[in-house]
Amino acid sequence: LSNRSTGSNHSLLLEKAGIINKTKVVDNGKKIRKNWSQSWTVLHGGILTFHKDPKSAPTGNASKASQIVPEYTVELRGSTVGWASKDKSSKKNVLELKTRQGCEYLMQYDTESIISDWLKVMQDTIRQLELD
Ligand code: I3S
Repeated sequence: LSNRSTGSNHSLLLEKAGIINKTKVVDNGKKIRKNWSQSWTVLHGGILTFHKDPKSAPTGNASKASQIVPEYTVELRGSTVGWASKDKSSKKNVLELKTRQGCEYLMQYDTESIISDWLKVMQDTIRQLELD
């Protein structure tokens, strides 16, 4: 999906959605065990939402739509994002996202252009939120 601007007050905030791999690594300042999973990831109104991996959802009668359940919600205002250093992961193309509340996430995708698009849109959003 391409990036586009939202309407209303946040006229310059970008929107984006796609599939990436993610794991939380720090929760409120406490290091936690990595648990990489694929995630439908949505940026909207300065909030990044990672959805649960549908593979981990129970099957059965549940509709596809009901499997789109948020797992983590990240407020980008005051967050920082950049390429993760090599010691953070053996994977390639890894971003590190740190929130103001002391949570940290790694975001990864093997196709570099996919992940560099996410880096750009998150950096632009964080910059835009600083101007509000
Ligand atoms: O940074 P770590 O602890 O080497 O991360 C690896 C582990 O989380 C590993 O799972 P176990 O906790 O069962 O050992 C994962 O399978 C790996 O993917 C993690 O490392 P990478 O380098 O893939 O981020």
